[in-house]
Amino acid sequence: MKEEIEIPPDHPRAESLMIREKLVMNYRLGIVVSQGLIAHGRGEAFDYLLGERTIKPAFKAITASAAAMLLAKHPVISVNGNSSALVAKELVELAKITGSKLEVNLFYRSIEREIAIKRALIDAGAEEVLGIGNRASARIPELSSERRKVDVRGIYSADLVLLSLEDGDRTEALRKMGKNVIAIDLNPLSRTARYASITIVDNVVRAVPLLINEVKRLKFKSEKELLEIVRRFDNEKNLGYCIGFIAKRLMEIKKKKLLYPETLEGSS
Ligand code: PTJ
Repeated sequence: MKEEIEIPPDHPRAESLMIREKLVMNYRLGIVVSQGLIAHGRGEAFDYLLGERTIKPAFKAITASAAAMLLAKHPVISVNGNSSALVAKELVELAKITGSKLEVNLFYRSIEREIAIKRALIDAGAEEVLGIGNRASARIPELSSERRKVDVRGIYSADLVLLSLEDGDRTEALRKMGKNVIAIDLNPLSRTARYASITIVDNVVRAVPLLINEVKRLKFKSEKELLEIVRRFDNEKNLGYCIGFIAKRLMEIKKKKLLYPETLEGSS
């Protein structure tokens, strides 16, 4: 059976299909695990409910995240198989403009995958990639998964960690270590979303470029202004708005009022 096809650019779901192709290609390269393809399917379902666009509460979380990254003394961007496949270039740019370190951290850890992801980040312009092999010799306390293995120069000593496509345990453990966590997760109900300090309920492919723009916009704000942006952000409330947005959208679809999803504004 032929598995690879050319996606017609005028196909109504071309963008979504091309993202799938990217993941499958990276699966073949050994960067994405088969479980990562399943995780992407869960993300797609939530993205569908959101209307496949960045909603207002996500914009608010992006602004708060940009301010928090600019304030952080030792920010680290955690990269796994799916995030490398989807936004390697953008994560490298985000790291450069925020002075963040890039660290590979995997649930399904193997040296082959670590090296493949490191190579993808280097090809995307990274100068240094942490968390490879025995450099990931520090441990996150109270965590038994492979994600506990971290680099002492990176996640272990970070004051802020940005992560995406994650299972909730590490977020909770990182928070217990006193770190700020920014999570990009399409599922506002996930444990990751609930435990993070700031959750961006959006697709990484949209959220990371927007975050880059927001960092550039806020870069020259004073520390006081940035602190005020972070202080005003309430993650629990914001997640409530995201859930409210989905509920409202579904009700409007049910009532057949919503012919064109783009006419529905994000609730805030
Ligand atoms: O590369 P590894 O070894 O670290 O493994 C990565 C996976 C993704 C397999 C692992 O972390 C995993 O199993 O994750 P979960 O528990 O399935 O959680 C993934 C979360 O990311 C879910 O809440 C999805 O809704 C969400 N998600 C999926 N695709 C996207 C997404 N969030 C943002 N953007 C996406 N494109």
